[in-house]
Amino acid sequence: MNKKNLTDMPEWKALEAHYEKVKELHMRDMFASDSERAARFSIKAEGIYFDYSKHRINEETMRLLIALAKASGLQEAIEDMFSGKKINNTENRAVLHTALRAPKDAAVNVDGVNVIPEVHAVLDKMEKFANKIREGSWKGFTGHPIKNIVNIGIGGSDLGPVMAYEALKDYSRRDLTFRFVSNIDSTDFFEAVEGLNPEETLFIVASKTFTTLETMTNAKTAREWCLNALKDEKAIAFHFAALSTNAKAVSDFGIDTANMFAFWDWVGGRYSMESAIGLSTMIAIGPDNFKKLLEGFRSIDNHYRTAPFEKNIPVIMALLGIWYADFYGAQGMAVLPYEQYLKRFPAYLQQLTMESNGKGVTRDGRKVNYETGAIYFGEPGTNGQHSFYQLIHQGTKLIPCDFIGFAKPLHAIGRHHDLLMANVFAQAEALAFGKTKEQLEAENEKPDLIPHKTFEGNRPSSVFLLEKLTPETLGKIVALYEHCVHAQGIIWQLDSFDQWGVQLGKILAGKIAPELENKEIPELRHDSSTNSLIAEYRRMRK
Ligand code: G6Q
Repeated sequence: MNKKNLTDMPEWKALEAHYEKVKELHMRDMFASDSERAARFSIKAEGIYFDYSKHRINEETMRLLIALAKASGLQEAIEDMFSGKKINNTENRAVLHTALRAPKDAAVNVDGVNVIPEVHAVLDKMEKFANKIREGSWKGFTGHPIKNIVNIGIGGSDLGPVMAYEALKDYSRRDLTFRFVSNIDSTDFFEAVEGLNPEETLFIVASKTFTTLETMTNAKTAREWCLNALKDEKAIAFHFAALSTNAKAVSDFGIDTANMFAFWDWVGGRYSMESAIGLSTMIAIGPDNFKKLLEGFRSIDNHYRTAPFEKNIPVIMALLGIWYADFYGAQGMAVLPYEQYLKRFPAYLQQLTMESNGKGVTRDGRKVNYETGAIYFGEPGTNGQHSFYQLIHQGTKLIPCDFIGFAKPLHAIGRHHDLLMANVFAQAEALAFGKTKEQLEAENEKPDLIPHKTFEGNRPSSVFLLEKLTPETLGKIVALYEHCVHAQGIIWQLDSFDQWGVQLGKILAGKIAPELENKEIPELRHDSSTNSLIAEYRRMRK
């Protein structure tokens, strides 16, 4: 592990000096002076065309960034992750989401045990279960086939399944209804079961720990909802399945462990969508499509592990993020999928990136003196263009963008797709090249409007172009970001795989809940603001 403070590394200092030389360079000039720029800064790999030429970089920038990655021990760190070393320091755990998509004949050892046979045993069990639901041979307590699948989970046990279901809806069984409950807000549960017949409904309780307050509260409510209609405890075995690492808690809850699909502590919640947590996805799209999803992940795993850094898409993504965060002081990062089915992808990515690299201390506990993970946000195109893109084009902040587009639409209707993709290319072009005062003058623009209509340009973006949204390409896109997060975490010297930041609020909510529920107002011992809020809440509730 690299113990030297990042900003003391000679490779970092070289980048600082280089930044001073290139910071004012404009993409307009860099493109004008190099007709090969697009070819120089693009990668074709695994069916992805990744164009990163519209960035504030030159060859020297990339050479220095790659030198930083190498000096940070990234190549060794990649091997450490893939080979099952316990790289999640603070929890002393291996980080092996890559084992979830490894082929049957692979071998990855954790504590001396090859985990691949277990991974495939669970996948086989999921396949049998998914097929029974899809064929209608899994019957509910009263003999009705299951028509509705409700996934109850939160965070990593929700965002991946929701995103994957929405992304792959076109591949899903349209005669089955899929709903997702995550929030402890009762409205979420209320709406998720609205109109559903309990006799035809299967709840999948997805929780790695099987202790999470939101999920357990929703699961208990689901249990009552089911029992209210079916009036028999025996019904639970027919209408509940669990996805968890905690067999004891699953059986204490009353779910038959025969209907439990296991995973392991080396699968982080936000890295779990292709583990048992993907059961709803497998039921929706079928086991064959689920296998294609895994193949997509696997192809990018191989790419990340073997491609030289100069041609390694997740490594380049990671380095560009570091270049803007740490040298240009960029705070944000927009991810803009031009594919309506990817509408939940930015939300999914927010957790993946921000829970992983939203850290302020290094793996060995030193406070960092540099910027780490960016604020990720996004919306599917073209909707974002009529909303927040204004700030990206003309605001005072530098926000690098990732545009994701596909050559073929899933629904070819009229001109829609070419118009959609014209917007991807136009946005990236406008951000990079802008519109100058001279151009506006040549168009006889009114002088007082010229400052408002000037676009400085020089705003960076990458374009990811793939053939079509499929289970396989979805797996590829997710894996690109997973590995980008890993590479950034290594260079920033973070533990990208813990999430202590979620703990404090949970503990405090646990203390406050009884203070809201008790009939007698207990003495409130919080700060004056929290005390007043609790008192006002109680007054309004009366
Ligand atoms: C993800 C986090 C977190 C987790 C949820 C749900 O990486 O660990 O988002 O997924 O808190 O946890 P359970 O699956 O244990 O209910």
